[in-house]
Amino acid sequence: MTLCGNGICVVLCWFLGVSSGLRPVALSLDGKWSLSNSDCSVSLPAEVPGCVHSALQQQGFIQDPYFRFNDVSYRWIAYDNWTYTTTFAGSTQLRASQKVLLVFDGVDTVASIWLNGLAVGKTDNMFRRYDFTVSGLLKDGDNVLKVSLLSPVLYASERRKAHSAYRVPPECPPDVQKGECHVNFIRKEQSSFSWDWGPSFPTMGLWKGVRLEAFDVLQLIQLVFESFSFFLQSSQVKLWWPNGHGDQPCYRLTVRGFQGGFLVLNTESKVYFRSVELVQEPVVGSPGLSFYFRINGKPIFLKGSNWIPAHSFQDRVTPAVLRNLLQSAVDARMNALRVWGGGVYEQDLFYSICDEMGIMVWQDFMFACAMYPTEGDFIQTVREEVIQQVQRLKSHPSIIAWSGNNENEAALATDWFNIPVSQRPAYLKDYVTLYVDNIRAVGQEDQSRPFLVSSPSNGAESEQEGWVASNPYDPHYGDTHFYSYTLDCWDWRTFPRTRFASEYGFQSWPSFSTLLPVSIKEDWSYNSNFSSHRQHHEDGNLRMLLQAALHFNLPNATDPVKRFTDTLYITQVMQAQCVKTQTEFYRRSQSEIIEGKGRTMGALYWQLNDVWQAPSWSSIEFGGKWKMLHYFAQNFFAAVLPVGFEDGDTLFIYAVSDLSHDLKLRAAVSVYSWSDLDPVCTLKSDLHPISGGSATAIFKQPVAALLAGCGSCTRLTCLLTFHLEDSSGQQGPRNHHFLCSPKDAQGVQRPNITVRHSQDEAGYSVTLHSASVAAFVWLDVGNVTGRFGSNGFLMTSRNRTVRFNAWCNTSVEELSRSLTVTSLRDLY
Ligand code: BMA
Repeated sequence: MTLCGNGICVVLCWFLGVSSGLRPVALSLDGKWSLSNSDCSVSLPAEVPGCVHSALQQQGFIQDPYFRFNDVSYRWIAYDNWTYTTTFAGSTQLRASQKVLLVFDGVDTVASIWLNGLAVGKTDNMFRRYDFTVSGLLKDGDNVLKVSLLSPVLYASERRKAHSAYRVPPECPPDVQKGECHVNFIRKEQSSFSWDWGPSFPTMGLWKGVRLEAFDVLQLIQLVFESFSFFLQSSQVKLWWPNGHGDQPCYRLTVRGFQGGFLVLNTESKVYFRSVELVQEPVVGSPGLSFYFRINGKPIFLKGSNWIPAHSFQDRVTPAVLRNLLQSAVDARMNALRVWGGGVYEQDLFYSICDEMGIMVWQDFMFACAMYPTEGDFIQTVREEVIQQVQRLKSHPSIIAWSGNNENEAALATDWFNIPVSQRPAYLKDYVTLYVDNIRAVGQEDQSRPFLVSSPSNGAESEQEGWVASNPYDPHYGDTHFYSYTLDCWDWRTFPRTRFASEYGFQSWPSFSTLLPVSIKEDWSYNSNFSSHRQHHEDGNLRMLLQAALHFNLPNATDPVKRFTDTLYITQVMQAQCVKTQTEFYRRSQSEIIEGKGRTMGALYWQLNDVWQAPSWSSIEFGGKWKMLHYFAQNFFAAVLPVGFEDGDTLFIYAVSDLSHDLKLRAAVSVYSWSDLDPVCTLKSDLHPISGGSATAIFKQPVAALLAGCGSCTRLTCLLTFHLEDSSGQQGPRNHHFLCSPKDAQGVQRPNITVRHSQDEAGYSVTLHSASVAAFVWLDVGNVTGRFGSNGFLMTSRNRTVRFNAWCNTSVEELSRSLTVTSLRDLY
């Protein structure tokens, strides 16, 4: 159905497909099944939906798979074949129906299905729903349904062997990931064979619902609504807006169908209205093309992060887990998430929550960091996967773009896998066959949103270059991914001034309380076997310390546990400060072209969430606890933000505004001595007009001149804070700028922070009292779940009150028992 109006044409993607005249009789087969391995040496009850690992744990056959080194200890599970069996009664009504379908909403992954001893079908793709006709196979009394699952690891390896013509790299993940090989040969969550942030748990199971649907064919009514078109003026509907740009009003669409005077159909669905365009057009003063999203005609800067699977075992991703993570995204003022292509197409609820919260979703298809085979059966199952996923998801306004894969264009273009030049054409052909001729071709059934073939890509320019650009990271086109761990992340010059930053990031460790349930005392050191085991990125632990050491003193406590927890803390400080610097660089680059580059219109850092308790790029730990980075994101994604940086020893302050209306703002800069809580001096710029959706320089002064006019300050003894204000007061958060690395700062005192706890109708709060300027003040209440109003902050006042929003029942006593306060000066 297409809705068009003045300036806006809204395609309402609404498919009811085929519905029976009388509602189908549905018999859910979810619940308790039995499960056994290939030689029946292990048999146990198992929940459906669920997976083998979860069943084994629930029945006490294995410990928590996330505990210590269990990912490796439990490798055997995925090398075995497993059979799920259930028995159900074939009711008269079921058997009397003319058509009976056995419906699997999700089988993980390679299975043969047997009903009463007769083969009814096979599956080979975790991302498809499968329907098998079983009319005539049902018996009176007990019916036995068996699903026999092949080891995904052995299956992938067999498929690899069968593909003898040429290799389809990578063969195996790097050793540091302790993973399994050939995941690209099986249509399953690619990160389930391990990733650089995640364990190898190649799951097996019935991960979504199973049911029988029975109906009478003669009464079938084909309801194809593309025979109906409703035209509405856009002025007649309220539009869906991304978070921070307006509301997300929804309409309820009720459809009732009558046949012979009887109500035969009654459905209700939510309908939203919005338009999306991806603008790729010439940019004045710059070679290349723009790359930005226009929602309802308004250019929007995408602020957010990248989403990975929230658990290795999808049956544990509960509605509460999803809500908590997505609410955390919104609370950090994000308006967009990219569902990354190495995980899963998320469950319906994920997208419904994104619709409600105004989170725009860049949806990858599930292909990542690899070449893929293009045999007929592989292509066929992928086509079906794409058809089904597009149909399932296209009515969600939150999804603003499809994207064919993660980094596979870049992998080919920049030769990650050492493919000989003579063989390149074959791989290029396969690439175009899979992503262009099939996924894109099928995906274009949905014309209502842009389709990108890869991320990163040069967008329209990649297409011009035959779908694989010579440099898919070209900052003049499309989106980029950028990682550098060795360069100094405080130096914004190291970042590409890209059109759209869809991935960038730095690792950190999660907090001690998150590691506690999966570790024991001997693990609690940075050099323990456990610490290196959980690190899946080559030299990751060392790289974090080297990056941190550029600006901070590393912990030197003699108590080993304190040294460990201090080290976890410093990695979070490093990560937060690095991603802040990079994100602020992207946000302030939105209105400028410098040396032909700029007009950045998106900053999606890598990565929002974690799959287990381990070091990673995430800003939220497994379990939902916010890292320091996530608290920083609350500020660096604020609608109105002051950004400070130096260029050639001159301090610049930009005012960045995502608002729709214009403002008049001035910058107020305060200079503090590290040794004193009272500002040495405060400077203010003139008021400057700030257009809505822009970044404007409003303060510029050489640092030397600024300090010369401010008492006896030097770069080593002083630091800056700054904010924006208008006649009504401060607008947006306060920000800070260090004039030297904190490790070189002079006059830094121990803040000896003391705490007072209180509780009122609104909840809990802590009031901190500090004896001196304190940097990166971190409040941690261990495993009491919840979050602080702010955290990781620079304290330049004697007192500061911070609220704690508890996610479960707690008390002042528990909070005061659990609270620790750490600041930078406490580490050495
Ligand atoms: C990008 C992602 C992921 C990876 C991350 C960190 O390449 O697409 O594959 O986890 O970098 O290395």
